[in-house]
Order: sequence, then structure tokens, then C-alpha cells
Amino acid sequence: MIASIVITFLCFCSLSPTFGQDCPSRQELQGSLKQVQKLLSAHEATYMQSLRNLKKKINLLQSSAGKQSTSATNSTCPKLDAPINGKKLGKSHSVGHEVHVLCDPGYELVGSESRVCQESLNWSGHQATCRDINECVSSPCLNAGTCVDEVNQFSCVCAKGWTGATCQSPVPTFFVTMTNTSAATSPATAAAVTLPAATTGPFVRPSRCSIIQGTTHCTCEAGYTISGRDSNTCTDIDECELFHNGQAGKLCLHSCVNTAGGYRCTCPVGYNGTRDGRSCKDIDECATRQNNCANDQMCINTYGGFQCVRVDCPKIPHATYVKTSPMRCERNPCSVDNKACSQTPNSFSYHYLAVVSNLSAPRVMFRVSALRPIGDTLRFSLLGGRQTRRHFTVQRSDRLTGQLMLVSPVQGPATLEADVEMSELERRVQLGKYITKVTMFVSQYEF
Ligand SMILES: *[C@@H]1O[C@H](CO)[C@@H](O)[C@H](O)[C@H]1NC(C)=O
Ligand SMILES: *[C@@H]1O[C@H](CO)[C@@H](O)[C@H](O)[C@H]1NC(C)=O
Ligand SMILES: *[C@@H]1O[C@H](CO)[C@@H](O)[C@H](O)[C@H]1NC(C)=O
Ligand SMILES: *[C@@H]1O[C@H](CO)[C@@H](O)[C@H](O)[C@H]1NC(C)=O
Ligand SMILES: CC(=O)N[C@H]1CO[C@H](CO)[C@@H](O)[C@@H]1O
Repeated sequence: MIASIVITFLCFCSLSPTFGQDCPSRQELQGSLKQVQKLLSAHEATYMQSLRNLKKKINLLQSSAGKQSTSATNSTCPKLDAPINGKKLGKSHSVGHEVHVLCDPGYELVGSESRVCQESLNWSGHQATCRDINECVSSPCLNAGTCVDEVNQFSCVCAKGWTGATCQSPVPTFFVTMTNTSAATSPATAAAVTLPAATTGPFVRPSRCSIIQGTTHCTCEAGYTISGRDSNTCTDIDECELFHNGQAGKLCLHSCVNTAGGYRCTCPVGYNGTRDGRSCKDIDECATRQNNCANDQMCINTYGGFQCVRVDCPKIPHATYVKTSPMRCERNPCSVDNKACSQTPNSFSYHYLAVVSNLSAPRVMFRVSALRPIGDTLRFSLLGGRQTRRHFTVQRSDRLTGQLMLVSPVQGPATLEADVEMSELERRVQLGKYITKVTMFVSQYEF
């Protein structure tokens, strides 16, 4: 503004040189010009200052805009795939969440079993892979047998004359050269001779011998092996003893009974043998009415047995509960001014799990999910004492779901309980909480 007035004034004077008297003298003009110059440099300084300020502001804006765009994308770690021949537990890839990797039977884990999504948006630990366990490393095949590695097991190709899962027993065929045999017999013909049995009984049998070209070949029935001074008897092979805890695995899952010429696997009470005879399967007493649960009880089939349970709604101060389904109790409405009542759980749900002893961990046992949440936040937590925390933990698997994880194997028989609490909040104010009571029946055996 001031600058434009000064300029107008100067122009007017230079354009009208004829108005000598009215115009200022040369000195006066120089004085004015100096003042104008001063004014201009003062203006320049303020102008530069405001430019600098503006620049600073733009820089600040720019950097905060940059930060915003990274924080919008940095809440999750890169996707982690389950390893080949294994599986991944835990779906959330958000900061602070954990995933676990389990390898299929027969594979061993290389890398980190648990990985946490860190603040840096990198996973902790190292990438996990599942490597086929080479069961042949320990040279399990005896007597020059050749080991063949397979997933979760191995097999032996035995050298001639040896048999058994690890080539540990001689083939129950014995070749013996007897003196003065019927050498007169024509070389082309063979005669079957049954030598007299030294002893008798189901576990001892006579051998069957044939004479070929002056050499007597004696063999036994399957399940028997040559014995006796003259190889003339066969005795029963005790398969239970022979294959007891062999490297190829147990002959029987539970227990083995040797029989004449064979063996039989037996199962504990509550189990029936499987078709292959080796293993045992649980009998479902609840389905087959082999249980004595009362009318107001529920039958829960467990491995090797059953449990009769009755759901009774909890009795807690300030609230009353009513059974809305066989496995669920809901709180009766609270009166408006009864704050203590509204703090109590809205519902209790009951769940029963049957598992085998020594179940590998970590493992997801149970999931709790909110169906129609109305708040802005769900929280999941584990209630219970040390015993519960020794075996379980609760973690979130997605926005609406929490999961109860078994973190250490449990030796049965045992009954464990874990209560999972889900609270629903709106702006940090609790809208309601829901308790899920999980009871786990652990069997005595690992099958
Ligand atoms: C993104 O990362 C920055 C710095 O690493 C951190 O301050 C910010 O909290 C993160 N944002 C989210 C949503 O995790
Ligand atoms: C994340 O991991 C990558 C690859 O290992 C590495 O280059 C990067 O520096 C890591 N970032 C942080 C913040 O640790
Ligand atoms: C179990 O085995 C017994 C004897 O073989 C048989 O009678 C019974 O029906 C079986 N039970 C089941 C549930 O398979
Ligand atoms: C439990 O299982 C592990 C691995 O399968 C095994 O090494 C261990 O001997 C088992 N423990 C018992 C008591 O059976
Ligand atoms: C001791 C014995 O049994 N000797 C016999 C060997 O074989 C010849 C011919 O077959 C018999 O004559 C012997 O008695």
C-alpha cells in the first residue's frame, strides 16, 4: 500500500517537470527516496520472515501427512503362511498378536515355534518350516537290512534270512545238512518227512522237513521258529516280547497277549479293538445307552468312559439366573437402579470337552465369538487360578473371537476347568459380560 503511494507520487513529479516550484528540490527528493528504500527493505524483511514461516508450516504438514499414511498401513505384520506339512495357529497379524506353528506328525519344526508381530511390523523369530524327520538316521534296521524313510515312519528291507519290522528275527525257516540222509533218493525227487516231535503242546509243534538232494530243509508254520537240538521242533514266537516297543512302534497300542502261533491285542475297559486289531477305539457309552445318567443329567462321552453332568445356574448375590437352554443360564432383568446387578455376568454357558491324555500343545481348544456385538470393543480374558493358567491361555483370534489355547500337555486322568470371560464395552464403559465355562475331561491313555 505504502509502496504504491510512493510510486504514484514519483511518477507524477517526473511527468510534470514544468511545475518547478510545486515539485520538491533534488535534495528533498533524494531524502524521500532514501526513506522509501528503508521502507522497502523493512518490508522485504517481514515478507521473507512470513515466507519462512509458511515454508516451515508446509514442511510440518508434509511430515505429519507422511506419518499418517504409514500408521494407517503399519498396524499389521506381513501375511504369514502356514508351512508345508504343518499348520499355523492364530489368525491375527496385528501388532502384539502371536502365531504358533505346528508340524504334522513325522515332521520336525525348524525355526521359531511362536512368532509375535512386533511394533516394527516384523515377526519375531525365524521363519518356521516343517522338515521330514529322517527316521533312518538311527540305523534302525538290523542284520544288514536297508532302511527306507517314509513320512512319520520307516521300513526295513531285510537281508536274506531275516525278518521282522527291524529285521531282528531270523526267518523261521532253517536249513540243516543231516548226516546220512537218504542219499540214495533220486536227485530229482524230494520226499517229505515229518520228524517225531520231541515235545508237544500248543506252543511247540513238529517241524516239517523235506529232503532235497541230500539236504533236509525244515520249516515251521507261521508264528513258530525252529528249535530243538535236531531242528526237529518248532516253538511259538512270542511276538509281544519280540516287537515290544520296537523302533517301528508298538505291536499293540495298549497291551499284547501272546497266543500259540500268534498274538492278540487287548484294550482297556471302555475301549473296543479296531478292525486291524492293533489299536483301540473309544466306546460311546452315551450313544449306546451303556450309561447310568439320571434324567436331569446329560451324558458326556469321554475317552474310555463317560460323565454325567447337570447344569445348575449359578447363585450369586444381586442377580438371579434362569436356564434358557440345557447348557446356558441367563440373568433375569435387573431393576433400573440396581447397579450391582448390572455388573454381574449376563450369561453363563457350559461346555464339556473330552480329550486324550498328553495332548500336544499349543493347541486351540475352544473359541468364543460374539454374535451381534453392540459396543465398540470386545475383551477376552481367562478367569481362574494358577492351575488353570498353567495349562491355558486366552487370546484373540479375530475382532469378534477369542480362543482358549492349551499351552502345556495334561497327563490324565484329570478334569480341568477354564472360564473365559468376554466383555463388551462402548467407550470404555462395560455393556455386559458373558462367561463360558469349559470343562475338559482328560483320559488316562493317549488314545
Ligand atoms: C505405526 O508405527 C509408528 C512408528 O513405528 C507407531 O508410532 C505407530 O503407533 C504405529 N501405528 C499403529 C497403528 O500401529
Ligand atoms: C524388517 O525385516 C526386514 C527383512 O528382514 C529388514 O530389512 C527390516 O530392516 C526390518 N525392519 C525393522 C523395522 O526391523
Ligand atoms: C465292542 O466289542 C464287543 C465285543 O467284540 C461287541 O460286543 C460290542 O458291540 C462292541 N461295542 C462297540 C460299541 O462297538
Ligand atoms: C507325552 O508325549 C510326548 C510327545 O509325544 C512324549 O515324548 C512323552 O513321553 C509323553 N508323555 C507321557 C507321560 O506319555
Ligand atoms: C547209521 C546209519 O543210519 N547208517 C545208514 C546210512 O545210509 C545207508 C544207506 O542208505 C544205510 O544202509 C545205513 O544204515
